[in-house]
Amino acid sequence: MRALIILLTFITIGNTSHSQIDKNWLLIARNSGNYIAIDGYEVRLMGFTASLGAPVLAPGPTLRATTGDSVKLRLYNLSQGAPHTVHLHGLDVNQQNDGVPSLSFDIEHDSSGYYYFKAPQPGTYLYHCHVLSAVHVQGGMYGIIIIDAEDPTVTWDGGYAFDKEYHWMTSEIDTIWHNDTIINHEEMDGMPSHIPKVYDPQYFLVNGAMDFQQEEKGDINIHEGIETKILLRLISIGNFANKYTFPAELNATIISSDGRPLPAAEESDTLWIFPGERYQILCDPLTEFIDSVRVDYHELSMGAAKGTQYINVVIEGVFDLPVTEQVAITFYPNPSETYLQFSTQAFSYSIFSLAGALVQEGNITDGLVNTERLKTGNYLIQIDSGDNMNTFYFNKK
Ligand SMILES: [Cu+2]
Repeated sequence: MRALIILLTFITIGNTSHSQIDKNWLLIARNSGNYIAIDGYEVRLMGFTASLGAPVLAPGPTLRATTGDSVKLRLYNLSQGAPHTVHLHGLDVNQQNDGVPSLSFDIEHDSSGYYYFKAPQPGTYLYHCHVLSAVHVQGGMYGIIIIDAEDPTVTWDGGYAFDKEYHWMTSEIDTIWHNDTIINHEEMDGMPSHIPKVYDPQYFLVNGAMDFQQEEKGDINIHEGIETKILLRLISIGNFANKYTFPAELNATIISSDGRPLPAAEESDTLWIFPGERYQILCDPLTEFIDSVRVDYHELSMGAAKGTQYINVVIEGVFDLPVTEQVAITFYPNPSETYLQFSTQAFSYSIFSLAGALVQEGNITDGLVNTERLKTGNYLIQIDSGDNMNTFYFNKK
């Protein structure tokens, strides 16, 4: 496993030729971001964007590649201030978890730096600026890295299949750390003019959103049908520890930690995550329910929680169609990629989401149903053979 870590190399451009790049990532470092809190209070952010026109948000863009890809990451520093780097946290972790190795080179204002590496084993990782980490990470210079398996519907080769995924990156904001002096700092002897002595955050974030902002972001709250296998990617980049509490009905199983499969998956409704850690959780809800995942934000002493966020979970019941045994009718392939072939000369079909929404219908020609336009997930298909109706589950890959 550790041998893979060695694959990660940092090489400045010009030192080597790279015959083939599978994935090009661009991050632009900016100092001009702002975060508007739920009470309207505004703070400055430093952060990363994927394009010049994009707003500077924290977290920055999610970066994604497939295991084995040759990745080229360009960091373009347009921040007008301090130098920045991208530290690929977890992709090169071969140290004890007591410190981040300082492998990066600084990239000054109005210049670019390049990082080349092989995408490691599939999993969830993170990046952050490594210049004055305490200040620049609090400033907002962080984001998620996802490395997919060659088959992106499984967690890793020989791992778990999943239908949907959610990423939750937790952090906090202490407004004192976001004033102009700190965000605009020019490095003096490697230090900004001052670093606050105290860290006492007022805002507790999931993907940069708090409370009702989560709804507005749209990709945080869970809303799925039962029997949807949900992969949660949990990433902590704040200075606090997070205690997650999952509803029992989610059937949460911890399957990997810091990019590595756990030797034995562990069913658990609670999980502590410390700064820099990543966990993957597989959920397999079998009943209809509405509840929330609770995230508590604790100082590292794990005393009383200083903040709490609730992430809504809505699992809808299966549409009430009687699912028949496949006695007279067979079909293949399941999972389906582009079509379903039925053994019967039926007249028509209807495809429903597990929540009961009609998503596609039509007539069946030569026993074939085209499934190309369906999104990945589980569905019910109802076949009208003239004298009877048959309903089946199938999965669209
Ligand atoms: Cu920085």
